[in-house]
Amino acid sequence: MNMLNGYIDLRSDTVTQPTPEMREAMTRAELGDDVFGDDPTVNRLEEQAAVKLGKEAAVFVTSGTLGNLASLLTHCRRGEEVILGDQAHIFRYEAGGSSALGGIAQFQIPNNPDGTLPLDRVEAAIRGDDQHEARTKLIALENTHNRCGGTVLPLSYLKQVRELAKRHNLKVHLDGARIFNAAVALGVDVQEITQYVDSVTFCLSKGLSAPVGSVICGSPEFIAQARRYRKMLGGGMRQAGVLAAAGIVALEKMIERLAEDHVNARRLAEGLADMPGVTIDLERVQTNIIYFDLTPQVKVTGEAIAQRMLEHHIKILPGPARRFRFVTHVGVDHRDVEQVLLAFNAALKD
Ligand code: TLP
Repeated sequence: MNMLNGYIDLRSDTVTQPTPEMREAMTRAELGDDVFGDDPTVNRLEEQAAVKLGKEAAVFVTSGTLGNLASLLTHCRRGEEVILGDQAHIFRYEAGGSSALGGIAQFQIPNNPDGTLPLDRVEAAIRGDDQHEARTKLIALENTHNRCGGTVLPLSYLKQVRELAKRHNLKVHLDGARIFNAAVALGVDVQEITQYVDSVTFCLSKGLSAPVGSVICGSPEFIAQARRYRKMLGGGMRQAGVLAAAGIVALEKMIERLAEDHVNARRLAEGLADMPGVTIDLERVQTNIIYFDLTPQVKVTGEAIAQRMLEHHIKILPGPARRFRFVTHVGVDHRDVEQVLLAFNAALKD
């Protein structure tokens, strides 16, 4: 049993807690004032992250949301536009930050079910010098794609986006909150992915289990400007090495094991697929995220199901219209998966 505070928690991989090795590293971390550039542990994390992602520079930020926001602010000025998916986390769940704080227009294109954006529609959306129009500057992608089911963008697709962007003199930003899940699922080095983007934000505090933090990677000029935005947005931290120390362990020790989360997600998805009352597209279960729906035959409400699961010490989030998302992570092992399947099957009964 591998529970979090006595619960099997499937609400998100953000619920993961720092490992004992992380806690140890946090206690021992050498610290300084990071706004002065003096925190050796933060500097080490930033250097390691840049090297790992194949970029020249990196900046440690408080969250994925701040990483995406600082990146968009750096790529686009007021009145300029980013093209992104209508299912993108940046559009759906980041409080409209880039529009509210940066005056950046967002051109949303319906995502394909696999998380890609149709390239013909991206190309048709690009706008230029006409004074009536917002000027397009950026294409933003997400990999893995959260709302599309943790799907992995194919490398060949990323290459095509890169070429399209180049033809139109646009930049590409990647919301790579779970980029290591994508790399592990593809069985490639993460640089195979990042070679096609100008900037990338990835999260240390999701499947990689660090308690706090994300990193933006890009060119030195890009990162210098993103660092200014981090400060402007109140994200300049002082002795942040206590957090970065956990981030270093996350990068060094927690990436390969993501494969276990993918195996557990698959087992969970297959078990759900066998249950009367559940519809699930197994092809979309590629990493650690599972979305599924209940058929009209199931009469119990999503809230009631969540309550029944809680009685079995299992936390789930009932989504709207009885659509559920389960997320596997280091706090969910294969025995937990069996327990969840038993409890969920029972919870669906009238
Ligand atoms: N996603 C969270 C919720 O906000 C939905 C989750 O539980 O999945 N990009 C992607 C693709 C994300 O999934 C998230 C978090 C973020 C960015 C934002 O990261 P944080 O929470 O660190 O601001």
